[in-house]
Amino acid sequence: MSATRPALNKERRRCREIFERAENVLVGGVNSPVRAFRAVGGEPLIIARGAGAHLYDVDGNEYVDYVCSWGAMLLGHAHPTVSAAIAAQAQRGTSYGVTTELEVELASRIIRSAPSIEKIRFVSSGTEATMSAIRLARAFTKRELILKFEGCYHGHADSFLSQAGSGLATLGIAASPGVPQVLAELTLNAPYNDLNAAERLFARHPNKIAAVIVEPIAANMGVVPPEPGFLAGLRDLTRKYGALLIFDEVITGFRLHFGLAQQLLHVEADLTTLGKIIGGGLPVAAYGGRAEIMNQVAPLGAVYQAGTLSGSPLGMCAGIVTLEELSRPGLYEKLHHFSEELVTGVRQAARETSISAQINGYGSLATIFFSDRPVRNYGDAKRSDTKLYARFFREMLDRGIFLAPSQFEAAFLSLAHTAEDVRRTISAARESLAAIASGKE
Ligand code: KE4
Repeated sequence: MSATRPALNKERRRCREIFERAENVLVGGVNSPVRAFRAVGGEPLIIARGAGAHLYDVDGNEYVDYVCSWGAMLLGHAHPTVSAAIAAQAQRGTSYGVTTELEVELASRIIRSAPSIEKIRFVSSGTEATMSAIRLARAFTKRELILKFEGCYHGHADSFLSQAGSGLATLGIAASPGVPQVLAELTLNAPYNDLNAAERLFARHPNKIAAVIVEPIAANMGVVPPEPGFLAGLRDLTRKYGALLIFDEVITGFRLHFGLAQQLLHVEADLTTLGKIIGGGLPVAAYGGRAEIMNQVAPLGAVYQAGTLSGSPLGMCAGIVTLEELSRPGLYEKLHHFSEELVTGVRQAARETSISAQINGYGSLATIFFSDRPVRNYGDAKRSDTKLYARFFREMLDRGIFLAPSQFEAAFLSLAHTAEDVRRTISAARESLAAIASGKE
């Protein structure tokens, strides 16, 4: 432990006391399954506060944070400008249920940086965004089938809960109970990066597939980048068979650059879903696309979708200020420099041991898999040693580094991470991997 940092209180007694109370009133003690640490063991953290790239638990322990509210906090926790904007808006009211100019402002800022989006609708979660996008795609194409990819996660709407990543993969849930079989059958799954499998499904279901929905950079089976030609191939397939292409950019939107991943990948989607970063840590998400498609949504069209808190002024404020901050020149270059340094450093640390590890990185997203072969889809990810990931997670946590409490998630860097945070993380990884390699419990 460095001289300036107090030794970690690994007992985490207050975390345990509060979590025990939480389990009496919250299902599993949490409001989202992955937070229960079931896949990694140990005491789930109870957080007292965040600041920049750091979280502080109720036992006074400080962590370098690579969860970052699952990618939402690209500016880091408690960014002063964002916090001030939220506080000021709160003095004017938090939600009116009537349109404000703030919604126009945030929508305009997003559309200016997203060529494939002409019209947008704000909602309150990524799940709402993707659920609405496929309803719209089904209405627009008058077809019923949806094609998704194994290991991708698009939120918890019924149509997405088969072969999904993130929390379902974490808990080993292949298909959620409660989804009617007749509905589940309308969702087709193909392996990520397998264009031939996608083409076979189109050939088998001609004129039946309404849309393909895909994470352009998969991050919910751990990080799995698209292989060259995969996304462009999906674009060609959907055009050939008359289906819509939906890019789920809830994670990638405004993470890789000031805009959408599709601009960097040179593939234009018909519909795009957004969330996380555009809300600056408040419940803001959106779906958008060409006006000819979006104008089918009520009140212009008959595709119904609504929401009490959609476009709430508090969330719009946070989103506007966040995008304002992110539009400053040089920020994404700095973010990618630190991300590259971190991935290179951890890769080197792994090479210094006998442990087989693959580190998949893309921009400021990264995942370590304990496997002796490349991880290019969900099957590869599931074959990795998830018990070893759990051990690595705990070793790193006890050295003050908070990674995703699941193999099937990403590590997220923020603009608040410093060179010292990266150095500290690489050093902790070297120590953790050495401890694992030596067999020390
Ligand atoms: P929410 O409904 O959780 O706001 O967004 C759903 C969603 C949609 N699309 C993508 C690509 C996503 O990653 C998500 C949600 N991400 C997870 C973490 N991988 C949220 C964390 C959680 O479920 O607790």
